[in-house]
Amino acid sequence: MFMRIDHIGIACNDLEEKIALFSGLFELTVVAREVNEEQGVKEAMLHIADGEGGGSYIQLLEPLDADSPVGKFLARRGEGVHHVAFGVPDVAGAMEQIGAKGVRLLDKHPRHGSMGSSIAFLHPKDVGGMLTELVQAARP
Ligand code: V0V
Ligand code: CO
Repeated sequence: MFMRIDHIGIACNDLEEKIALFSGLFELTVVAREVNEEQGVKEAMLHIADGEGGGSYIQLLEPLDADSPVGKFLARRGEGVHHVAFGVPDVAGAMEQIGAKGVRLLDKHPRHGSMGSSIAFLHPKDVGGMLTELVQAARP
């Protein structure tokens, strides 16, 4: 079902500061920046590698407001790993398959994700405490 790790999402208080940190430490390049109002984030994608059906990235996330998912996470837990995203060939199909196993889907339908992807989240309490994102990358 999973083709690769698409990205690790990191919650940050200051996006520019963490872009400088990660790109400096690991010699990674920012390949996309986006504001996603629906998800309540300003984000940057740092490219690691290309893989089956899409790339692998670190996704740095700064909340647009304190009431958003990342804003609440920062208040509760501070900066750090927020979610893990897996690349799938067909996000709607993967949602159906995983939902049928009793995992709570946080989205009824796929939503708009970074770089034109389609995404959906699974409840962390049903995945061993890990907020899990499914990603179908945009067609090249
Ligand atoms: C909350 N919990 C987490 C968590 N956030 N556990 C692991 N990882 C996280 N990131 C725990 C929390 O500690 C609670 O556990 C429990 O889940 C229920 O939390 P809650 O009180 O309902 O907390 P909320 O209201 O903060 O909601 C949490 C969820 C929410 C996960 C339901 O954040 C959500 O719907 N997230 C999906 C959307 C999202 O995260 N968007 C931002 C990334 P205890 O205390 O009860 O044990 S956008 C993105 O990645 C994009 C655009 C992209 O990739 O393209
Ligand atoms: Co993400």
